[in-house]
Amino acid sequence: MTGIIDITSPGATGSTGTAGITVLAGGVGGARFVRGLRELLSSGSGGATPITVIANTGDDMWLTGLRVCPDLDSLMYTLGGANDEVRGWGRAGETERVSAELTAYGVGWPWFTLGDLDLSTHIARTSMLRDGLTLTEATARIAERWQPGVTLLPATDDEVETHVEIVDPETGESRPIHFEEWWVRHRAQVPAVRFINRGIERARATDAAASAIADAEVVLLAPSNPVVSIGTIVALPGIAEALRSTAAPVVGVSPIIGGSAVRGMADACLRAIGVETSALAVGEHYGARSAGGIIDGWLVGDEDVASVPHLSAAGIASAAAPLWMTDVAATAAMADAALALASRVAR
Ligand code: FO1
Repeated sequence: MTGIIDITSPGATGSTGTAGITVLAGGVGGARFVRGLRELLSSGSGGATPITVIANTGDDMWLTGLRVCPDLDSLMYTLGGANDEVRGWGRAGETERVSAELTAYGVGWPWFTLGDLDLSTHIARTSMLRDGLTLTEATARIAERWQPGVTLLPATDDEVETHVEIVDPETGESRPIHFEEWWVRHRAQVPAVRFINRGIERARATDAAASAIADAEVVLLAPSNPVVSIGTIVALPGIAEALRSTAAPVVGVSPIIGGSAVRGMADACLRAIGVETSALAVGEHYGARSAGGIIDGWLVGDEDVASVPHLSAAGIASAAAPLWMTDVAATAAMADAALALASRVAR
């Protein structure tokens, strides 16, 4: 039984519940959260509530002639049961023979490992794109193989890559580098002056992504990086408007627990946009829908229970729950807490 009114039973919400739950998600953290939500809903009564995931595509890049989509692939592999659980990205049982050859030829990024099995995904995707499929269509084809148990949608079919403006330590000049170079090569240790969503002026969210928000029973923001995963999705024309106008409650899950970023280097990203690394600050950064922001509710870790009254003062309903995604069961419980908060704000 989910925390929210059981939307698997037709009529409970005055509708068939077919719209289901839409989740905005990045890669590693987002994939783990969605796996927990899928576990929760598949254990519910009646048919499983459909889950649609709107995935960040800002990390995407052309590399050695292939279109690489890190967050879509982390979601696909994790939900398809093929991901490397230790690294959190890429395929289990990976080898790197082709990558070594590419490095020998001096092509690609030697510090960005494309495993042999992973390369097959990029080759397959690129060949579909070359055949004229959109990224949405190519992702659906790839999902036929992996059966992720959710509908996986890129937030846009347009190429909007996140670039990071850094100050070159040697020359003192500022220049943009691809997010993945900043994230993987420099481990976000070189201060980011600002983030650039390159090409966004010519881009739009896909109709499928915007409709998945508009028609949802509940919209969740996964505990993904608020700047380069959730932020890059919301920056796409069409997404923020859909979030502000959907009849569904919009509830986010904090990626910051007890003042520290759970994964990756979210604090380096938040610093670059002048937001404090705290559950409260990120919730306020997203903002209450009643005040022009994008969330109705904000789930924080037990460690941040003191922020609950401040959030409600800002018009954001809030609750505290364990947010460490230590295993699927813990993550399912976290998803249940998010749905319970959604049912509170839905009334
Ligand atoms: N992360 C790393 O830390 N090192 C890598 O060499 C690396 C390679 C890589 C290749 C394909 C892919 O889809 C993801 C990869 N990642 C790697 C993870 C990637 O940086 C993250 O998945 C996200 O882009 C950031 O959340």
